Amino acid sequence: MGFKNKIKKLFGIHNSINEDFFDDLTDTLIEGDIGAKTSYEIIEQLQQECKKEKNNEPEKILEKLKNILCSFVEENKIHIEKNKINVLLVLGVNGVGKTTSVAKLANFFKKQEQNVLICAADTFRAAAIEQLKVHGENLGVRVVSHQSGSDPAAVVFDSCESCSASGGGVVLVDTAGRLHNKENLVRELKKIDRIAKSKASEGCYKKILVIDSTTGQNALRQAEVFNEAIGVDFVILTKYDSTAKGGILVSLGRELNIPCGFICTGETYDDIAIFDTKKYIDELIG
Ligand SMILES: Nc1nc2c(ncn2[C@@H]2O[C@H](COP(=O)(O)OP(=O)(O)O)[C@@H](O)[C@H]2O)c(=O)[nH]1
Ligand SMILES: [Mg+2]
Repeated sequence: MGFKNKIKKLFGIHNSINEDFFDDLTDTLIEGDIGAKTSYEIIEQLQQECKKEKNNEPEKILEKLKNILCSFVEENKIHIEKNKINVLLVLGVNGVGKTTSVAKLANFFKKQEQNVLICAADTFRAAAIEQLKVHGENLGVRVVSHQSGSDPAAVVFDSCESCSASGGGVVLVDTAGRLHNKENLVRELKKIDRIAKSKASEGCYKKILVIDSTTGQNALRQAEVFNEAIGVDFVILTKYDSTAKGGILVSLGRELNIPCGFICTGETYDDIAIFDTKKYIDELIG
């Protein structure tokens, strides 16, 4: 049973709002990927508010719950400056949907008539470069790449130079995500970060972490690693079409203070939307 239905059922079976109800609600939140720590906090805040107002109608409680959840999830509205070098570094572990998200973002920004360029900085696998070239051809977007095995920071450097030479635009950087080799990954990311920061126009460099909504609370640990390594400005939540849970953004927002920028719901180029907190919470809770 999906998260939404569990919540619905919970409000249906408890006709009085007591300790049992709050215990069940806590379990449901935890099962919905909100995480134990954040779930306990939410319930405590909810109980306090209920006590204060002495209003225990389920409808009111549901509304309060939604408000608390909304206050934990921040949205990030991306702003691209025309004629500047805007660098969007796309991070994340293997398989979360980085390359696909880069292609979706390329399509998104191209529709806004931005000058888009894809940077193939996942040089670890030859297939990753080829995958991007196919996307580039499909979308009519230029892809800057080097040979596989080459220094990813150098590809970032060349991409930014190329963007600058064509009067500025958006550089979308695809990266490798070998978390099992954490030390190398962190060292590589720090170098890429240094180059990107020095080449991007002032205030036009963003680090975006891709989070797979089917990985559950593991995502929190991943976010911690990337956040500690170079910092994360916001996340893209992928595979939202493939999960019955999806509360991960609540714990990411509450525990790590990371907002969300986009949400992806499929494998085609158009399956990406600007993130809207209220819509997300409404869909999550029902
Ligand atoms: N259902 C679904 N699949 C996705 C989504 N985003 C990516 N994928 C799939 O996830 C798999 C891994 O994606 P990829 O971009 O190669 O991941 P990467 O290793 O992080 O670059 C591919 O099969 C994608 O088609 C999404 O939003 N929904
Ligand atoms: Mg990839």
